[in-house]
Amino acid sequence: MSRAPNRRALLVGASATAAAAMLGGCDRLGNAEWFRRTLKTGEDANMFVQRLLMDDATLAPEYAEADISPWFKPNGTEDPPDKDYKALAKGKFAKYHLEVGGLVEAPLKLSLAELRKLPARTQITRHDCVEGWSAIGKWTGVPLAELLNRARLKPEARYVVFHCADTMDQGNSLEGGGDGEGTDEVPAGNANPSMTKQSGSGESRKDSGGQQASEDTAASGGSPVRYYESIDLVDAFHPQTILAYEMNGEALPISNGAPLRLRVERNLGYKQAKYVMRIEVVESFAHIGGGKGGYWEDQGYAWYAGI
Ligand SMILES: Nc1nc2c(c(=O)[nH]1)N[C@H]1C(S)=C(S)[C@@H](COP(=O)(O)O)O[C@H]1N2
Ligand SMILES: [Mo]
Repeated sequence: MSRAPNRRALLVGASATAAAAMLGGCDRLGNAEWFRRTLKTGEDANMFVQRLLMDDATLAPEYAEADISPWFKPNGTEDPPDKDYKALAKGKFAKYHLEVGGLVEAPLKLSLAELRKLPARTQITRHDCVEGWSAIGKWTGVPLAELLNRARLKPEARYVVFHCADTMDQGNSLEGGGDGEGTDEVPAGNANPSMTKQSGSGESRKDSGGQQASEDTAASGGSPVRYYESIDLVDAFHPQTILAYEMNGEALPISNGAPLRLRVERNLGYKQAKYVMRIEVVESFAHIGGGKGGYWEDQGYAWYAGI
């Protein structure tokens, strides 16, 4: 929560206390009646968050067309092995639907064509991976705020979880090749302990799937561990937070997350969930996956990855 001091400085009056507590991840005020009233509808929550974001300084830098990297290096999963995903890809994602559910009044199910008809935003931004590489790309997609406003958040909503299509190899290292400098940042004993725990947990199967846990992976012993990520409402309603279906003016390639990937600018690469199948609004992510809010977080990476 390193941004909190800056944002606190933007705030005035009574909302400052509530906002500071919210940004600090403090649940104390969740029980205060006046604070709950402040967030009683999704619209209120949206306005509340927007007020925190009025300063342009909170936007990630945007670049010119000339700055776009000739090659946007794909990383992590580049071709999801999952049968369901492969079938969708084969049909050029005509049968794909994004689901938006959880703590919302009006769950959504939208095809790619429907997503493309919603208001769109295009931005040229820099992606920074913890491994130490960066790339500048142009992204076009639907602002997440647009979807959340349509779905209408319930008052308990605190986080937005992105469930992805790709099953992860439980032994892999961050960038898939094991050559990464970023591995320094993984606490000792990284992947295996938490992954073992996750495989044994009865809950993870239900929660970790993009759509439904695929039986083929389950048959090999554990439940499938799919990539997932989560962000708070400040990032969710940030104007540069979009679900992108285009990269550099073309349909998003499979290697970069087709048909839909998150761009949550001002955050490191691993927060930029690819192959997003389902969005779940939650009060807490403690019961999802390994409980730390994301696939890499479950293996020791920081949940808050602001840059
Ligand atoms: N579903 C999914 N999303 C993912 C990953 C992944 O393996 N699976 N890797 C993450 C990491 S570590 C990075 S750096 C970026 C890479 O995005 P790119 O392939 O477009 O470069 O995606 C992130 N989102
Ligand atoms: Mo990354």
